[in-house]
Amino acid sequence: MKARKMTKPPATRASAKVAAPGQPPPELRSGAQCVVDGFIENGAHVVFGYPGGAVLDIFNVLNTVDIHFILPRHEQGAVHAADGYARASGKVGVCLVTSGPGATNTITGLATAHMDGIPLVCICGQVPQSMIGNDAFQEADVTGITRPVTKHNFLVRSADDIPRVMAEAFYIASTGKPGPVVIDIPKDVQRQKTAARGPKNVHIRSYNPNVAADPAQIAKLAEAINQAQRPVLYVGGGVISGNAAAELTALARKTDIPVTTTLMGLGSFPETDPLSLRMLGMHGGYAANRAVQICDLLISVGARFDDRVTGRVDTFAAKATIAHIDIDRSAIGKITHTHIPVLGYAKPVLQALLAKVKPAKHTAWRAQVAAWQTEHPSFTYAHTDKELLPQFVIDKIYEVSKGQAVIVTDVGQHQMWSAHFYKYTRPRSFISSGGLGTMGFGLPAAIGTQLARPGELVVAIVGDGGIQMNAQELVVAVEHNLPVKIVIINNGHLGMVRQWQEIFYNHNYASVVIGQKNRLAIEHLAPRKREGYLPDFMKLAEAHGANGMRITRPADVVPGLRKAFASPEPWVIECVVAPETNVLPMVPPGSSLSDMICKLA
Ligand SMILES: Cc1ncc(C[n+]2csc(CCOP(=O)(O)OP(=O)(O)O)c2C)c(N)n1
Repeated sequence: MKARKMTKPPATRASAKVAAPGQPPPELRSGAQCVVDGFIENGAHVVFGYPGGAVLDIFNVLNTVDIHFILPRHEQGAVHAADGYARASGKVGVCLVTSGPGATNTITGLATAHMDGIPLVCICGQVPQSMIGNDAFQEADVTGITRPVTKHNFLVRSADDIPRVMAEAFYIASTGKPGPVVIDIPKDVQRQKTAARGPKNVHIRSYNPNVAADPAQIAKLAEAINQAQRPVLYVGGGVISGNAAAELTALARKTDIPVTTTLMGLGSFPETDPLSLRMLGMHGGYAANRAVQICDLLISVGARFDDRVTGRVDTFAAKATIAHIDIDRSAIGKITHTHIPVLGYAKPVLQALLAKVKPAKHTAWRAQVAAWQTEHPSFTYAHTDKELLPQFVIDKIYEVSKGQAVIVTDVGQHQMWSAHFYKYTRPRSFISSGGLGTMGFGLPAAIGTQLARPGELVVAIVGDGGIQMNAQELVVAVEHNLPVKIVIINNGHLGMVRQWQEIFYNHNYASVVIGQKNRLAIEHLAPRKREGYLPDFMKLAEAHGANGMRITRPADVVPGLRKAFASPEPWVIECVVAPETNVLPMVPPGSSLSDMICKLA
């Protein structure tokens, strides 16, 4: 949604009720009560939040109802946890924070959710209306600050509007391309009494997400699929948020079309299927990137042609007719010319396509793809008994969890290795910050994920840098006895940045050494560069009440993982790995997908 709106002044409120003649006056509720009732009416039974003066009225009511309230230790943690909950459950994630610094601490989390199209509702307390604009204590212009990082936001000026705004916020967050919605509620509005009730159905004149795809466009795409010799399906997170993985899989199998996914699309198509090309893009597989460059029909489903996927855009899929199925009108044709645009939700569009396409066998094309896979299998590493490699750790996480874990990552090299060396076979089994690439996401998102999927094995794979960005959230896992397993890939560096400095900045490791373990490796550097001091992660685990295990040898990985995975308690598993391993293949930023680096000299 582009248009923003403040809620209307009291005189024009449609939802306020007055007593009919002879009827008892309607029950009055406080604005705060309406917020909490709104959570329940809109199906939110888990709320992540942090209290403060401007939101105390809502907390006062929250404490009296049957809502599972989680107190992360930082508002950024609250939003990432709500985001992880939403990604893992398919429901709207909810958070509740105070005004000023409470609200500004949510910005990174909101931007993270906005980039990846994750449905969130974030309620912020605000100073009383009479003090707005006075530089009052803990005042911040929340609607102004959050406007660029939300799908929509509201500043509510009357309690009469709260039931409607709550219903609209959940509706906006979860329909169309999902996204975060902020509701800013001044303290006096939380205290006002109202007889208003929420609408049974939400209708917003300026927002209609109920798009039925044009049958002519579907027919055109079906015909293109029937004619194509070298087709590729390029699939993004929209297939997961649109619950369309089954339809996508059926379409690929019926038409014998190889499937490549983005990072956000992992799990939308089983990576164990022979048709899977695995991930494409900057750290995509060789066969996936080659196939996209050579294909004659590229069918994008719920993906947005992100620069990490396309590389140099004018060379991306340059031989192909490009079809783009998306519910987000603004994404279609934004980055590349689209020959067959199809505006609609992935699920019904794929269902309609399935009915129209003919079964096919692309024998020659599949053989070509197989040859690329043989030439450069995706993905490999050279195991050694002497040194613990990060890829080996993730490989073994896959093996020990039998491919059934929900993997949550932070951002960096370990994130890419988690994409490469774990095979995802079901939607919502890979949870990661794709678009914004937010370090600090992994641990709180894993907490939200574990709450959404209580009986399942949730493994957070994080870097030794990123874990330090929200390490305080460990105590939340302990407090709620969430059995999340936190695997820290300790390479003593801000690894992904170190990799860029190695390849593109002539090994000038500026401010990326974070572990004293790696001092020996940098003896050649000037003494002032011998920086880096990691906390003792075992003591960190202990201080927060979690179990800890440090693994330094390959032989200890499988027994260690087995022990931790079998435990009903949270574990921190620190894996001290080779300090300078690179993520390959790699397409240098701004280069064509055809210019992949598969091996470093
Ligand atoms: C909040 C934030 N700050 C900075 C970055 C830039 N960045 C991307 S990856 C990375 C290094 C991450 O290091 P670490 O957590 O140790 O993971 P590794 O790459 O070593 O696996 C950095 C600094 C980021 N993505 N997010």
